[in-house]
Amino acid sequence: MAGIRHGDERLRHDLRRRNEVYAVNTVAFHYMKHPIPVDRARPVRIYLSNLVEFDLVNSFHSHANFFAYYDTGTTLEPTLPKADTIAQVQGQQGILELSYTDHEPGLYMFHAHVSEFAELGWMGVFDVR
Ligand SMILES: [Cu+2]
Repeated sequence: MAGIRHGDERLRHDLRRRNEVYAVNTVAFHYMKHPIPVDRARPVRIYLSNLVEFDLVNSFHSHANFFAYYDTGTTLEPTLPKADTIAQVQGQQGILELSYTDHEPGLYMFHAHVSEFAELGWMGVFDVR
């Protein structure tokens, strides 16, 4: 019978694997090299899904700004009204809403709040104008 058996050497090997790169929507570090333009007069909404394999938890952190977080994206009221960091388990999703209306124009970083992930590509910047 085909399938994965408990104690299968291949399964144990797979569970020890690690991600070599991390990316937001695209290739590693893309939004560091190509900042995302943000019109500060308009609100920003991010639909965030953790699709990372081999790591149990991923996260999102924004510099110099707070956001409202709607865990799973299924409620009209935010589950966290004012956060600058959230964590998601594998396959978890949520919606972030933030505004740069009262911010100076400039570059504002966002990244995983796990240093290893950020160093391997999970970081970017908003170019607030
Ligand atoms: Cu940071």
